[in-house]
Amino acid sequence: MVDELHPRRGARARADAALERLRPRIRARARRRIGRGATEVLLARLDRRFPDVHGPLEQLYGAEDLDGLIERLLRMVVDASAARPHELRALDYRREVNPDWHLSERQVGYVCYADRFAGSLDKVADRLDYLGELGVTYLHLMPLLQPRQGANDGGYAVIDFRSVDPRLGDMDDLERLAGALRGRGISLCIDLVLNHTAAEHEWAERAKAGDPAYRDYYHLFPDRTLPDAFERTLLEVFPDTAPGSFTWNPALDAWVWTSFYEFQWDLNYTNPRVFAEMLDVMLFLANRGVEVLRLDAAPFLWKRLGTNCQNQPEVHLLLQAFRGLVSMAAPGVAFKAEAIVPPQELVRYLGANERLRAECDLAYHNSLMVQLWSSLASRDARLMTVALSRMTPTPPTTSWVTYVRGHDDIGWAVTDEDAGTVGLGGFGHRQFLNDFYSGRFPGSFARGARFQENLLTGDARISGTAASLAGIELALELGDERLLDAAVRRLLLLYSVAFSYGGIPLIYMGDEVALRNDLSYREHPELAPDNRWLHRPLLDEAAVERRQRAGTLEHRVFHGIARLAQVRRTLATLRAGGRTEPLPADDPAVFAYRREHPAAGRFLGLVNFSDTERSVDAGLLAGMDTPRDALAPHGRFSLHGGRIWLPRLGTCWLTED
Ligand code: OTU
Repeated sequence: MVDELHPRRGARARADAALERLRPRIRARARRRIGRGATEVLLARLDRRFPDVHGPLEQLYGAEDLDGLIERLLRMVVDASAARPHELRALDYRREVNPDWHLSERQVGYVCYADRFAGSLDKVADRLDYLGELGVTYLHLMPLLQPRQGANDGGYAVIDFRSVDPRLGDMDDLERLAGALRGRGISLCIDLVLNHTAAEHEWAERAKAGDPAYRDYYHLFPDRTLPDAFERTLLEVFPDTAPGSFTWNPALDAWVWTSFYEFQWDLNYTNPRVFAEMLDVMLFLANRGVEVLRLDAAPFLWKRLGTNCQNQPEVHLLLQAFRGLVSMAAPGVAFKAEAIVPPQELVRYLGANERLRAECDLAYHNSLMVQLWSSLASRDARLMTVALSRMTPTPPTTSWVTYVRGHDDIGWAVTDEDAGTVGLGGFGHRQFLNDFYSGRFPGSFARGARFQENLLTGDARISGTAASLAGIELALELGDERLLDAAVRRLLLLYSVAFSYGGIPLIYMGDEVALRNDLSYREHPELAPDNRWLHRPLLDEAAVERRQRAGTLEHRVFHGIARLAQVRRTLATLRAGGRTEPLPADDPAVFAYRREHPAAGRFLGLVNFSDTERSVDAGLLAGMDTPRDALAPHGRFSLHGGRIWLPRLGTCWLTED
């Protein structure tokens, strides 16, 4: 019975009752499969997590036989627990003792395609020293599960979640690599594309063969009535190359929901069997040694007529239920939300909902990335300061991943409201950024390309490597040393913020040796239509070698980034979990942000986006005891006339001595 006066208490009471019914059966199953001690541990986790699993599942699937469903899911948890290798159980214990591991100031991430970085999975292990030079503790390997043949959206169209792309290796290689990484203190993160499967996945094949159980795995429509109704409020992800969100499939004799490319079929999470299948995949990957699951396209998991079908409340319930169940069998595994959505929606993926409930541990700080590039183009940090000040604080047990570039395009998520606050028009500013980074704006230093230009709305996004967008490509073309110096400073400036804003900083492969845009994708018919390949180059061996030769571009950039990692690990104030507060600076070109840590003291970050020397009022140092610049030799920084002076495109990390 739902308690009308106290719905929450009612939910809790129902969860308690369900646990009482299910617990003895789970206990018996566990005792048959794992020892007495491990059973006790599992039961402790069950007791702790059960309400956070029962609540969401009741709201999602309450009309079904809820006890039956939960028991099926818990059996999967027990079995995964039994199959969990010894080494991973040890990891679980360490993580349970130190649940804040992902908040540490020692964390540094690296993101790459296994083949483009090293050739194959087993060869990645040969590059661990290289990663060591950068202080890497977290390695995100781009999609590596078996994709469909032909076009596959860079691996985001998976036909088998339990096997590895044969071009990269096999599951044993993945397991071995995860172990080798763990041995070096590096956590492996991989993509889990849980929103869709390839049109050739076994589930899709069975649906095409007419099996009604599998037709129910997808969103199918006999005619255009509902698709048309949905499309009235849907946003197109790839308007240029994959217009519309539904695809007619003759074998299905139906329209199938395809948010992304036509060969990526959205899964139907109103069907609890889909939830169970995906949980099983998560547990499988966890037991292979994956420590972080990047939950691709998480906002799209639930559809609702009359909305843009992103960030629906049910998406959070799904993630919370997954979170709770995976934590029972594999508490060492963290979830990272890939949700490139407005800030107020984004923090919900970290559990900041009306009711705080564990959800994802990590999420991409897209706004920070966008604002960095915006300030760099306009040489003005006011919009950045306003936009980032408005972010809702994140729960203290979670962390951002902070980044400069990734494998996707940059979408200008600048709101009209934020732009208006600093006297800009949102649309106009986004147009400016597109013009600037595609090199059309007079005087632009950037060499990027427009992605998915929508001629109807005038919207576009930007592709290009960080080095090319920051001006390195142009400076090299012109052979201009001064321009090159400025461009390198820009790249390092962006990274300095990513390394100090409070979160795991990610180095996107190639940025550390300033790789420029790669045009070779145009020769591959499958890649040619998608210019995001511009910024997914092969790691250039010659450039990697040059990092060791002083005076080269690569040496400067590589050691600049490595130094950020080195200094970062000494600064407890940079540990995530605290709050980062942007401060208004009295020079618009300067971005100032403060972090406070109850035990480690204060941190003040300053970056000067302009090409000339700038200064800010030294009042920003208020409350700081003998400040020093942690990035500068001997901690020295320029303080005179009551102002802190920053060189052109310069950075300061001021900390207390
Ligand atoms: C993700 O991106 C991946 O990062 C892309 O590389 C894939 O193409 C895509 O999913 C499909 O698997 O819209 O423009 O809020 O922004 O999921 C890229 C999340 C995307 C979306 C994100 C998506």
